[in-house]
Amino acid sequence: MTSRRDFFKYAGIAGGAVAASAVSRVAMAALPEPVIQTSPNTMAPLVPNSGRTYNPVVTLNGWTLPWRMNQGVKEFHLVSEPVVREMAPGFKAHLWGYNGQSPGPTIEVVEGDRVRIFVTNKLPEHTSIHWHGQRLPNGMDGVAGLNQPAIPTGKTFVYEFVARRPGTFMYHPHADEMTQMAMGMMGFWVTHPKVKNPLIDEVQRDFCFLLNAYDIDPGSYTPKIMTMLDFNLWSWNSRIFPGIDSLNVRLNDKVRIRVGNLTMTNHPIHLHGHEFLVTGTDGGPTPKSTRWYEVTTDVAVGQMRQIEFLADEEGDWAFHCHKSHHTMNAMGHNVPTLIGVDHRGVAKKINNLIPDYMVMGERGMADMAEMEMPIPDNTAPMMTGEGPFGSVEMGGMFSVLKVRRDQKPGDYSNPGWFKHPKGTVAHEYTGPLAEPARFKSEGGQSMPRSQKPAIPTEVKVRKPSSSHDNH
Ligand SMILES: [Cu+2]
Repeated sequence: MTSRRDFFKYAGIAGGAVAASAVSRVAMAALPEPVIQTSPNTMAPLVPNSGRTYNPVVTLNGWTLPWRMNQGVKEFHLVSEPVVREMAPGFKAHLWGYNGQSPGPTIEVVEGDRVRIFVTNKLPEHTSIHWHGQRLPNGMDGVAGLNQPAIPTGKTFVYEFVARRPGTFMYHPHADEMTQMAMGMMGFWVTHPKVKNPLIDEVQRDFCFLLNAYDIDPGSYTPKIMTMLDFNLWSWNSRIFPGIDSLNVRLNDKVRIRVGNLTMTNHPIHLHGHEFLVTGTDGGPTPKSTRWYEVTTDVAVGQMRQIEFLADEEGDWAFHCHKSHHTMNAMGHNVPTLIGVDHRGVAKKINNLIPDYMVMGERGMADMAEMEMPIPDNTAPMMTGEGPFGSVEMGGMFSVLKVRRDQKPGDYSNPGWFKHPKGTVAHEYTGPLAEPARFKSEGGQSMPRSQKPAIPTEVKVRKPSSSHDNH
């Protein structure tokens, strides 16, 4: 919680304690005290203590903003401000966000609620908030210049509307968006159904997070805002693996995960061990006739996808973006593939000049995960995360769904690594190895080629190439 002094600061009232006597009780009560959160840990779900009840969501490495009821209106106070976000242990980024964090807190309301949101701008430039996906009066839509004047530095604006349809939404600035979203300004919004909705099932666990991306040079703290495609940090709620918390559930829980994409590219989100249904989009719950089982769903830019499944397989299941570059942290992309290139002679020669010189990549990039390479301060390792069997060799958009028989209902704490029943883990084969038998037809004898190439050609895939800049 913020202090009283901060409240006056945020409320734009100068002087803190001095001003307290000068400010009337009415003025003090005019807007709710902003709640500031600086921990990057996943906070326990915020069980509503006023208004209609619902099963609250859990924001991965985030939290839900408390509100106050004021004559039947749910009042929230968002503060747009520079923040320091720990993106992974040992790696901090200087971002912009809301109420001490990037992304901002999740806002949870119930269909039909009248909502009033105070937005105080503590950024060095003007801002606004667009309530992505909501039905609302045009003047509340938050596009600076089009629907409202931008909120100047130091000023507080008020948005007010009724949360008309249940679903999953996002919020973000619609003023100097390129800068402000590249700096981490965004948040999640969930509107729970007022009454039982035939298209919205009850679930035991309801998780949400935003996909976001940053371009922060190794050793620096502030994102480069002009980057359009070649981001080097692919994050969930401004966290990168192994800094992203696991999704901990009880065996046979029905689980919902809501994912919003505010990056500049699409993300095929993939779950291991279970099939899921896409039960909702930005437009609300999907008709049942449109649902089919999948293990990967693509979330395009500006979209939201809500997936649901029965967690009926015990274990530690990977859950990640399937673009392999998005499960890597800060890396230079201009590194040619060196697999199969023998560096020994070269390295020896260079070592005579530079004793610490080492080569990377000649056996693939896995060595990088274990190699103790000197890196600048405040740099996320490219891929890391120690699992029960060694390095996971992942970074970025990667987490783990932990399904446990003995996880208590409503307990979101991390149960540790899965203890596999005896004989259920892939292991080394130690018997005799036969010579591989080749198909007789191999080489095209069954359908002989009429024209053979004059010179046999061998093709090697070279990736990542130094020429691409699009993932
Ligand atoms: Cu991705």
